Amino acid sequence: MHETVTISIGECGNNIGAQFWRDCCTQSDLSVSGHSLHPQVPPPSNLFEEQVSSRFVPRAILLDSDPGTLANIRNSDLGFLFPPSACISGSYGAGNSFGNGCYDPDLLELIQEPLNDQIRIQAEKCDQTPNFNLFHSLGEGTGSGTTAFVLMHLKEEYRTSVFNCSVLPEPDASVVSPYNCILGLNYLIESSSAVLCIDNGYLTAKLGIGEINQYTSRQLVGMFESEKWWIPKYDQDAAYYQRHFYHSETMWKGEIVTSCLVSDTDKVIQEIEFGNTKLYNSGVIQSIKQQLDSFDLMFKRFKLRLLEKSPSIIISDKLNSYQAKIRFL
Ligand SMILES: Nc1nc2c(ncn2[C@@H]2O[C@H](COP(=O)(O)OP(=O)(O)OP(=O)(O)O)[C@@H](O)[C@H]2O)c(=O)[nH]1
Ligand SMILES: [Mg+2]
Repeated sequence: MHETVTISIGECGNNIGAQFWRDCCTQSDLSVSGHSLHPQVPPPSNLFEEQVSSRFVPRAILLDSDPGTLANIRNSDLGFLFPPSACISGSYGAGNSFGNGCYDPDLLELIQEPLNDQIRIQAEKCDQTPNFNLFHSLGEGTGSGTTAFVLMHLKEEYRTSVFNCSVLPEPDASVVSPYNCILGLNYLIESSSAVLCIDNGYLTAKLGIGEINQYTSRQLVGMFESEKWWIPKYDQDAAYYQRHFYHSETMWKGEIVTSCLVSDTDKVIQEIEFGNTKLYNSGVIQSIKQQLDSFDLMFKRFKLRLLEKSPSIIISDKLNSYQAKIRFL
């Protein structure tokens, strides 16, 4: 199978990543420090790289703008699984802002070089240019902005397929989350080959955050383990037109749970099955629409206030074109 390098970004991305790698170890008969309990059956080489004496290391990079979440992972029982060089963090968070996560020069000075080096080192260990998985949320600064920064780098340097597992914000997340979410979604539309949407707004009414992470991880492990798993091939020219925004359905504690609500009238364009998990490519995911509506409202008010203060100001229509693109999903 094609090798895959997984980059977990921000607090949410790293919480999901930690659960994912824990489950991958259990599934592959590895201890949480990566030692094989049954050396005759090695773990899948698309996800793990073999090092000396039956020790396996995840093809993973852990990235955050503040050091807290990575420190928690490194101080947990998973601490030995990831080499220190694969854990990259800045010194403070992106403060709920897409702009900080994507462009803050102080943050980029700390993370850009080690991140690019790590991606290159991990890619060089693969037989062919790897695919990339990105796990992240879209409601705050790092998950939306730094993910956009990583996507731009991957697009420029590797031109390979990228899969995103993206957590959509709950309605009572921070007031600026619709901005972060809509700005982040634009980069996914431009550069990601396939996106699995996990809707916190819908799922938090049924499950606690820990359970949502277990549920999400179970689906991801099921997909990557499956012989059927593929990421749509990256095609720079077609990326904008061939959008794959999936929602999923799986058995969880005896009930079928879906990762997102979709509109009743929506048509399923594509359906893929992996064991207990089904992925649907179906377009109108309700919480994306809600985020867009909140974004519209905030943006309209912002424009009015700005024009009141400075009537001669010219507002770029770039954001309007962003809205139009997402409406088209
Ligand atoms: N499903 C799930 N959602 C989470 C988790 N942790 C945070 N979130 C959600 O993610 C959003 C907040 O994003 P975070 O990942 O905490 O923020 P960040 O990307 O680190 O960005 P900054 O803190 O601004 O640097 C909110 O919608 C939270 O509910 C988690 O472990 N699982
Ligand atoms: Mg954070």
